[in-house]
Amino acid sequence: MKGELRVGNYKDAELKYAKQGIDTENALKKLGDKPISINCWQGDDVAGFDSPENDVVDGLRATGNYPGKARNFAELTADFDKACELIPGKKRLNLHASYAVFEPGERVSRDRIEYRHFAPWAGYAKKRGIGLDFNPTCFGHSNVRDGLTLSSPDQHIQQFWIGHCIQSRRIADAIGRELSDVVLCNVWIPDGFKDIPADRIGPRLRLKSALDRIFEQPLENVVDCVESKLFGVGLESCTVGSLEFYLGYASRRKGVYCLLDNGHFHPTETVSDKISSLLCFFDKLPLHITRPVRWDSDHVPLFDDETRDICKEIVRCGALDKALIGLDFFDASINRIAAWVLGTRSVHKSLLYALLQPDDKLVELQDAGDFTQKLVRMEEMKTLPFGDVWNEYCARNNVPYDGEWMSEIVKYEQNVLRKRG
Ligand code: RNT
Ligand code: ZN
Repeated sequence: MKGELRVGNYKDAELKYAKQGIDTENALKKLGDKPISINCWQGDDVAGFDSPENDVVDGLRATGNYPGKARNFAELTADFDKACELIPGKKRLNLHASYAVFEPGERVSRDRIEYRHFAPWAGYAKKRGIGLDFNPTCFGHSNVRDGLTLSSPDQHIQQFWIGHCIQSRRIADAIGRELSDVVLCNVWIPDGFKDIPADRIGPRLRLKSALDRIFEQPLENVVDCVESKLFGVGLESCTVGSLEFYLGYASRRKGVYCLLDNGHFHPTETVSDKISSLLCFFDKLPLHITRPVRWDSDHVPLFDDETRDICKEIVRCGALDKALIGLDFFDASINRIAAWVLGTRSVHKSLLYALLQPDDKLVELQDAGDFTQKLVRMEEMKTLPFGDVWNEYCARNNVPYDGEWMSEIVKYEQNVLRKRG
């Protein structure tokens, strides 16, 4: 009965959108083809498996103490499976190098890790038919010296992190080969200064030469990118890997792209405005979608204005294939699986919303200088029956509707999470 009602609603919504010149079937199809790379680190508060080294506190910390966090490969994959049952659409899983799966008793330094430590992940992804992405983990480690990694003046430290990034790229390449896929490999480093640095160019020149060594070897199954940042906790005065630095680097180095994380800018700047600028110069645009609350807080993404605006820009620019959408959030104060589901569903929802806009008509109005009608039309799109199209998407993907998935997680929390030590 419920189902029939929803089908009726969709037919009605389809007609209403068609009246605006929008093809809902086309939107549903495009959304179904677009993978979203889900961050593994929401599942365990960015802890990883290679502790105790990663107990070092260096700015990237989840806050909260919700019970039941995953402690190992078996728990993390079980939790991710649960989340995937409740998330529609194509998925990728975004890994960090700190999630190496070691044999019992084995410990391997981060500059020595190899593909075999990630073979279980590749096997897992293969079985489920999902892609993987990969990141070197240049934080949460005692070799982050005076806040620096690749830009450290200590050659031993710098070399350690160069070695780690080189190994990470090789692992990404091997994963790609194993899955017959291309793997995004993103370098983010925490390097920066809490207080006014006496030398800004020294660290930046050292970072530049470190990157040159890291990217020396072209790898077939890897798309490389570098993630900029404006500030961080403990890095209030200077971040070595700034936007200008990486834009300059990526524009001169073929095959290296700039990743934009929407928590990494001044609060009055928006990534939605930056997307089209980068697309004028790059054929790929990796993204980290997050929700910065007053700062780079990495809250769970919602169906909010900026998430929708980022998705609208991707669609309007015809960049669904060029934008490599990844998620980056870690909230330890709420059920971690619910966070995965809510965050990923919100981004899917925002993409669907973006695919249901009368973009051609709006461009026509803008180019004709009719800003009044453009604004009115944009605003009135908000009251179309979007929820019915979203429900249809969930139904076709065999996942619960909004309002019906949380009970699954409550059950899993009782039966599984609460039983963890
Ligand atoms: C940190 C960056 C980075 C990390 C993840 C864990 O500010 O956003 O992307 O959040 O790699
Ligand atoms: Zn990020």
